[in-house]
Amino acid sequence: MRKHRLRLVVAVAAVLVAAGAGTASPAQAHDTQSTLADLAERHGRYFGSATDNPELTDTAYTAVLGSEFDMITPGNGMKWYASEPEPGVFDWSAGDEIADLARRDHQRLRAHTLVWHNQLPGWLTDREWTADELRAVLKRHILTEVRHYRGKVYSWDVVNEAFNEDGTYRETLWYKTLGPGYIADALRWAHQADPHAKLYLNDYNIEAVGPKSDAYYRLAQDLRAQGVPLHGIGLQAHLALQYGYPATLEDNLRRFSRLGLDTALTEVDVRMPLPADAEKLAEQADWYRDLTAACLAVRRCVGITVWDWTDKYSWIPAFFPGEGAALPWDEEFRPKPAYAAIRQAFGER
Ligand code: 9MR
Repeated sequence: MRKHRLRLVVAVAAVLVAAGAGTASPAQAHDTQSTLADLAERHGRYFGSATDNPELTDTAYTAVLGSEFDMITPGNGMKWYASEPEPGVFDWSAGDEIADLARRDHQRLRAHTLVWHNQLPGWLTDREWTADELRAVLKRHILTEVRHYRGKVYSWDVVNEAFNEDGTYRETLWYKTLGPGYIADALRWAHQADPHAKLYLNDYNIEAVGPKSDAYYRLAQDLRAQGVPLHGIGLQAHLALQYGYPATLEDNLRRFSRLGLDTALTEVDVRMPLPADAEKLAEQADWYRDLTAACLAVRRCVGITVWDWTDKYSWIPAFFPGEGAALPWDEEFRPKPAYAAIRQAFGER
């Protein structure tokens, strides 16, 4: 679309200026091309990126973020520790900054996340709760946060990472205190607060068919049968070359579609043992091509989000020492083979 192309030209110019480049740079190769968002749109999909508040002062970064993608996700800004740091005291500053950016750049917002076991404020984790107390706390949190962003959000990751690898429920504060019913409750409260937002369950290691994705499949079936407002399953897709490609991804997406649910690849990255080399980057490119093609092959796979777009701001090196290079652009914002491979999957030569 013209809108995206224009913004990309601006973005490329900004990258060049920031890099102090007077001559050709790898980013320049794309100034006449359509963006990933344009290409995805042609297939009725979106192409998104996560972003995080500290990076937003980097103008060369925000230029690409604002042009190449039509969906953004706050990597941290809407999590509980940020949005309700004290009981009943809400702080929207981080989340609003990203919602405002999305509006400025004509992007939609995948909001993330309401109920998780990580990044909870101390006041929630440092004491015991009765079921009644915790239920009230959870309800207030969901109603207040979802109402605050009502009308600005395409989808919410309502519950994040609820299952263990073997398909049993993860023993979180929520599960231990409230039992498995907390998931249906959370979905109902979120729906009450914003009836237009698509409501997702989201997890990692559920790309392939297996015990963990089976657990989601059964839960989704149950929730749909009970009329609980669940609209989609988010497959995070934090992949790693050393663990192999999830070959049943497409079949897995398709079985959720058949339940009447949307699916999305919500946090894609493909990490590798460092240092990166041409061979690993080529394999990574194949994986990005294949996962994009898998989403395009399944009608209700609505889009793909990378967990930030440049290796400069990837979460991987801090969490997996010795691994990295997981995203389609390198630390200097140069597109990697993965970037071309995604374009190819969308049908660009
Ligand atoms: O990208 C997030 C990173 O900045 C945080 O430090 C980390 C804390 O756990 O969470 C990261 O995002 C996670 C996401 O919210 C849920 N799926 C896994 C992501 C990577 O850890």
